[in-house]
Amino acid sequence: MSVVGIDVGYQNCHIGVARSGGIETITNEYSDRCTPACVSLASKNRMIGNAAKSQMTTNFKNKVHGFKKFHGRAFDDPFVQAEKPKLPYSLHKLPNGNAGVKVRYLDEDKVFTVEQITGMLLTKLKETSESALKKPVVDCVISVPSFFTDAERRSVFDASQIAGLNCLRLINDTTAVALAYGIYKQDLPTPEERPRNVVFVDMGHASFQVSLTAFHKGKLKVLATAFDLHLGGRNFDEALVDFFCEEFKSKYKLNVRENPRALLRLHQECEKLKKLMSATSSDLPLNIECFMNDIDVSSRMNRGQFEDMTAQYLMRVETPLKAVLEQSKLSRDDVYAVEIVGGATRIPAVKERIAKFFGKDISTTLNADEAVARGCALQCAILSPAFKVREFSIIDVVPFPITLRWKTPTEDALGECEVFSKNHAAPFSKVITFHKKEPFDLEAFYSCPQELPYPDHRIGCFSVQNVAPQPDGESSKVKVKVRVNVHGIFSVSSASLIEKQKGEDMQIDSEPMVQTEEVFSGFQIQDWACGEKTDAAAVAAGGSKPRVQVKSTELPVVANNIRQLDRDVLKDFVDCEHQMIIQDKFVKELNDAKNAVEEYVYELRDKLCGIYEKYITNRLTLMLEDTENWLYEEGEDQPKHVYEEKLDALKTLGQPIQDRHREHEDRPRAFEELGKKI
Ligand code: ATP
Ligand code: K
Ligand code: MG
Repeated sequence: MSVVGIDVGYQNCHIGVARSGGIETITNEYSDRCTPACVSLASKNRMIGNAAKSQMTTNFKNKVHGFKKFHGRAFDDPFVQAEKPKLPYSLHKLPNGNAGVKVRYLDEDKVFTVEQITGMLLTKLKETSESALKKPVVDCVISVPSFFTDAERRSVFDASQIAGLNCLRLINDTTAVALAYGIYKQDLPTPEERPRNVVFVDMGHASFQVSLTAFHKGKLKVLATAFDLHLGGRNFDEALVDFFCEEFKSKYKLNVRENPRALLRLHQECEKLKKLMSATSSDLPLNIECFMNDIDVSSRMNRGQFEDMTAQYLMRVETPLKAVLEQSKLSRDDVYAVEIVGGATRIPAVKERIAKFFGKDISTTLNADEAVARGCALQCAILSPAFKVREFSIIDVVPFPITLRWKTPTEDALGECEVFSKNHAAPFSKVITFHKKEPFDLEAFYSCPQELPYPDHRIGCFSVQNVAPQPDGESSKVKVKVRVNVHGIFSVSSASLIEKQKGEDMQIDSEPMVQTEEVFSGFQIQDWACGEKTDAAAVAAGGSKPRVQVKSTELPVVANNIRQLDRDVLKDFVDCEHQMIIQDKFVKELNDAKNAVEEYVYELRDKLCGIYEKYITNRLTLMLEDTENWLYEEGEDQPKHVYEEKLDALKTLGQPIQDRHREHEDRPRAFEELGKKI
């Protein structure tokens, strides 16, 4: 069983694994710990990660990047529409209304869903893990932003299934970081002591996340999360791009925005410049040769100018920092440490703002690029029965309050109840009791649409079926279990018909998941009532009411309108991904066979003028020459077996020469050996 944690960033992905020595991050085939979140589709195969990114400015229409935030979003979503003009590839409206991408693949126009694209990326990350661990990888933990809603989480989860992964948990970025921070700390407070409160700040390429987490020995509890959905390194790149586009327009009369290739190059150069400005405050040059219309462009910039032009973004750093304190009702003095991760926190002005807000030095004890992946791997190790790791309990929060709504017997009036408040502990299950005579629907939605960073506040509709009145015509008691699971996904997970009892119309039992039991034992059996007929007495009575053993019958619950792929469609995508993996493997083997011929020709030809000179045959020289020409002509594009046969034919002639050379080399050595023995 594998222990793998994957940080799927908007720009960069990292993989953490557990090995006997502990948790470590691994490198890919380019010896790089970072794999770019980039997928390139071509006429014969796909390229994913570094290979796709390195050719960013060619074939750019078929290079898909910056897709992380399209998960679970409709094509008409305002965010998707705002991103669309900035992308070098095309977005497409899928039959279900979602945003997909349109590319040329295998010389055909193809549309892929975001789940498929992330599935491709995850396939690559899975393969990278497999070659590092030298065994198949299935189980993993994947990170998502803490602000991801139900639809976005379900979409990422579907993507993991397309890649053949078994995602044990979708963990929030900042929670993964908190785990990576806490698990090795030996000096955390005991349960009786006041908790150690740590603020985690992650500014990545496309978003800014903050959490306030309380630590005790062996456990962490997230108290609050806050974020700026659209603040990250990319804003700082774009500010530079805007500036130079304007400058090059007046200085060189170039309209950079009309030339996607030039614009992409400018983006790359601006990102490099931004990183250099983090290291030095002095003036830095920007030079791009043959930028557009054969013109070389050049300019200069320094940190001071950069900070002026990005003031609007720097201003926004404070808001989520303030928000976590307000939500958790803590003051700056209650904060033990502020830990920063994410590439964009390397911008000095960002760091300064954070330090200034908390009035203390910020800690950079965690690896800014790898902390999320390491936290994911640690969570995977904790969840894996095959791996021994220190016990550590994690209690996360529900980021946005969730409400259930249902029809009441009195005509068309609606019953409504907020089942999870903001920052409610998660994962968590609750049992709600209804008194009903017929099947009924429960609509789940986010309570505060105006606070939700997502245009649609509906989560889904859950139909509780097979409900009938009691034989005496009275209502039946139905217990419904609602749950926010380890992935942060909401569902009505089960329903059961209970032997009839007189009582309120509806009541809720709070019932935490096993792993959080200890912390919540205080109100584990405390019932709280709400709904149409709530009164204070019912609530008060709830806690002390003795439990009766009752017969319960499982009722089917059918989920409608939840934002996940249809299971048949998912199965098709799994098959499709499998086909593409086979195709990539086929192309790779073909290329390897062709390269082997090429390499053999070059190697032997080099040696023919050198060490093999005295054993040379004319036939071989001719054949090498022929093969080299052939490789550029009809040998350019042949099936694998043709290359293999070619190589064999070459070796038939080449091998005897190599053998004779070796014999010649070995002979003196053999004499020497013989000499020693005598
Ligand atoms: P997200 O978390 O938003 O999904 P991500 O995880 O891919 O994105 P990171 O890898 O944490 O993002 O950070 C990438 C960003 O950090 C990029 O914008 C990159 O330019 C920026 N960055 C990296 N190093 C530096 C540096 N030295 N100075 C300034 N910015 C930097
Ligand atoms: K990352
Ligand atoms: Mg990140």
